[in-house]
Amino acid sequence: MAAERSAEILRRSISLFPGGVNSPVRAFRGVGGDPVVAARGEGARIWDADGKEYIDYVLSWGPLVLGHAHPMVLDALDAAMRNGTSFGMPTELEVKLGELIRKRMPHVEMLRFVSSGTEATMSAIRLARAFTGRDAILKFDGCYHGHADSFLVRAGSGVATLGLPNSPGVPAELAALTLTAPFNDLDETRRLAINARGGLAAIIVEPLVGNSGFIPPVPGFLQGLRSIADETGALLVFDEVMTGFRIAPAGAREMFGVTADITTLGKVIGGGLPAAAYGGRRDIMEQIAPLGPVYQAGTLSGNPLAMAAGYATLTALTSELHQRIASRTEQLVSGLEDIAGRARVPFTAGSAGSMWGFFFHPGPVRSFDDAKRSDVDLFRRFFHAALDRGIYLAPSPFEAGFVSASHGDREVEETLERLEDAMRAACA
Ligand code: KE4
Repeated sequence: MAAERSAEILRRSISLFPGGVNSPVRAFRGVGGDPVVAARGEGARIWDADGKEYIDYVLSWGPLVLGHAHPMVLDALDAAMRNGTSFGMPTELEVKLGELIRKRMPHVEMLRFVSSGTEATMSAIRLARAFTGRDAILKFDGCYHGHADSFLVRAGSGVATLGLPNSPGVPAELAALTLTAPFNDLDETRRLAINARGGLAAIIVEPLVGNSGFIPPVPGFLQGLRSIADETGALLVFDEVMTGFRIAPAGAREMFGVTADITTLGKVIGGGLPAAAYGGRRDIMEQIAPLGPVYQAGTLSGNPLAMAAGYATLTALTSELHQRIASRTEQLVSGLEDIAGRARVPFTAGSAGSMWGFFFHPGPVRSFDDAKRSDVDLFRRFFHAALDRGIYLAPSPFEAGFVSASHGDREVEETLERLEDAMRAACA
């Protein structure tokens, strides 16, 4: 039950917004109870509207790789906003962030900024359909690529959390153009790709899944997708909205050695402000208006404040800092495995860079179907026991967790102490 001030805010929000939230997964439907109402964040910690403190492992669902209200980001924002907040015109700020992204990810030869991951993936698919002249796309069960119509087919994240296998409002004819295969299943992917009527425009994948819970690709899976795309003439789209600048300093290509034709980015590149991007091979991106005929536009695309926050974030995120956060994430996951071992519960956990996750499942978890066989009731009990003890985990078994540069040894030690007690309570 939310404390007084939080409860009063939630009462007002329930009459204003569907489910009282502006994004479904925030509503705690996957774990029950009332959502935490955020009032302030600083570093690794957040405080709710009643002043209760939490160590935060959601970090706004990934963007805050430096932590909340990081001084470098605040200083960049302060400087930028004094020159104005939006122009709808070219600015040097967008050029600086674009150049930095291309320097870190040279396979992103040309890009376009947008304001959300959904816009990035929606535009990437439109571009792939135009470039190939084909309509069908292939995604993977449990992967979430935002809420554009073509992706709301067997999607993950909030769609899975709410148990909505698909979404009403998506025309059947359009949904029929989205084929789905189990993640990590190359045989089924190949069968669908070869038999797709009219051929496949694109295979879109979270190269490491964060929206069915944390599910890494098995060795050879991404290389296999690259081969299937080349064999069938489909474009390979890596949706790195979550994994970009998270699992490795330059994302999936650096971690897995596979190059996508189009990459989508978001979250971290806005540093907590609305910014995302799609980009890749120059010959493909040159099809985008006004250079080419494929239309895509946005009033606040390349917004100077978002560009400033993203540039400050990526500039601070050196390989050394990335490695430090990755080591701390490994320390957290290893500690959690020990806790689950002592509690004798089935448990599978993993991390990649500063992204991590776990299932109450003996493992291995290689697909969304595997993830759905985890003990979600125990997850719910553990989530609330952790929350009661001031640890804020993602409120769904089908999400990933994150660690920031602000999570020091003290935060990890505190977290593991509290989670040991939470595990005992959840298993009692
Ligand atoms: P947005 O439109 O929410 O900015 O990005 C959509 C998106 C695209 N691709 C991937 C891989 C994503 O993870 C997301 C968004 N992630 C969810 C959390 N898993 C955002 C949180 C929410 O929906 O409120």
